[in-house]
Amino acid sequence: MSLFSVRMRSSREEQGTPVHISGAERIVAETDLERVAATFVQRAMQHKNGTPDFVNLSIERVCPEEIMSLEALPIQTCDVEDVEEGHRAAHHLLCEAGVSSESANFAIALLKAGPAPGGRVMRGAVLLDAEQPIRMEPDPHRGVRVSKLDWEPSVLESWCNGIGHLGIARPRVWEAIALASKVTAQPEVIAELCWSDDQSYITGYVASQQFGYVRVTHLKPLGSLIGGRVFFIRAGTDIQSLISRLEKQPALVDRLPTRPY
Ligand code: WAQ
Ligand code: MG
Ligand code: MG
Ligand code: MG
Repeated sequence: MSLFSVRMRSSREEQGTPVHISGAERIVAETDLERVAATFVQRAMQHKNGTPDFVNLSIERVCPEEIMSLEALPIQTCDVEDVEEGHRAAHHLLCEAGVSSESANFAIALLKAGPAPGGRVMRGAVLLDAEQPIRMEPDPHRGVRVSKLDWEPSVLESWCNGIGHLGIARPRVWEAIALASKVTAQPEVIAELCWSDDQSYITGYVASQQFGYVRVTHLKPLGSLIGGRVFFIRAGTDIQSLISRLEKQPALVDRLPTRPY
């Protein structure tokens, strides 16, 4: 059976600059291509943050021998009352995972203000040195977009059945878990911080191999169009090699967490 990577990104031009609206990535069987491509076009055109004037859809064959096998990170939820408490919780989790207090604070302030120049959102993630708050991604307008990732369908089904009672078996959550599982599986990445740029979604997360995927229920105010991702990397990392794996190496979540949720 042939597998294909399907990617979508959409943007809108604002004052001469294309501003990212949404993106999505999957790995699917050839027989599912048309259906998934249609859902991606729909996702791009019906996004709550606005109607795009540019949509890029790409389809690329994936070589099965190159697929990296991933274990899904286990989930926990950290319930907080408000954004300030959420930021304190995220800071604490990041520091426990091995990120310096300075880098953790820098990342939180960056996602609050909008990580791209001019306080805009990025299509991809910021790469931040985990010791000193220095950005390492080559293009701070674009960031690094993790691509070629998905769940193995039967494993996703078991995962959904297993966590169904928590009410979070939804695409937004499982897509974020696949991404965080791929990102934190890289030996150079210590942790990830994320919150959505979707105005109606305020739950974000801190992910690490050590603590798994920890959802933090308030990381931004409702109505804000600003969000993003920061990957905290070890000092001395070969940036190009890391980026090439994040962008190009196909990866499938094909195992449930061995630790409890
Ligand atoms: N690679 C790198 N960065 C990405 C990617 C990717 N594939 N996809 C999104 N981003 C960055 C980009 O800067 C977006 O602006 C930002 O992340 C947010 O993306 O309840 O919905 O898709 O457990 O809006 C997490 C919590 C939800 C889910 C995250 O992010 C839960 C979310 P969004
Ligand atoms: Mg997304
Ligand atoms: Mg790692
Ligand atoms: Mg979004």
